[in-house]
Amino acid sequence: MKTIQIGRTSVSVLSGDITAWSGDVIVNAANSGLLGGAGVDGAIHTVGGPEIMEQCKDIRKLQGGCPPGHAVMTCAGLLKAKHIIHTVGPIWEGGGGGEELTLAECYRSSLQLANEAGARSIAFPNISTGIYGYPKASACDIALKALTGYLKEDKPDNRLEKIDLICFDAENAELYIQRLDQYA
Ligand code: AR6
Repeated sequence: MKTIQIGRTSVSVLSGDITAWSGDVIVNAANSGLLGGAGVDGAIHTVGGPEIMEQCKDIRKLQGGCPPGHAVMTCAGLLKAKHIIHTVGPIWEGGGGGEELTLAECYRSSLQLANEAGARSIAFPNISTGIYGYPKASACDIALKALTGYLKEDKPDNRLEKIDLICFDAENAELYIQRLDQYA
């Protein structure tokens, strides 16, 4: 584990499975349809149970899903969290399709929604770096820049005390640990 502190918020890099994390908000790397999938999305729905999917279906009925870069919130079912924030990363198509902005927006919109829900702690997976194919080093820089940039704005409504970046694969863990200090 490695940690930096920005104002009231600690930002830590950890290795592991996000479904084992305890805290206020777990972020899911979902797809626009919100009907589940593989990767971390599959793990969250499998471990969290059917209540999360029921609420995803209600959101689909209300707003027809979730566009890339946006975020929606459900309960956390059987997971040890209060909420799941489902955000939709960009599918990597070579970088000319606005992928960088969309990925940064995923992190910002998730932090914003977590703060609106009064969360003090949040855990993120490495959005888009699995099935969606985003190059991991670039995605790591975008994530760290977006998260620390948000914190450095020092918004009065930021109540988050802890942001945990949960790296499932060794390549992401190594990248995040190497690069975290650059964003302190
Ligand atoms: N805990 C933490 N991270 C995980 C876990 C886990 N249990 N499992 C995988 N990862 P991905 P994406 C990491 O593919 O690229 C789904 O089908 C993984 O190593 O889960 O945003 C959705 O429904 C990788 O670093 O999400 C979408 O259709 C990171 O999570 C699509 O995949 C993201 O990999 C989204 O693709």
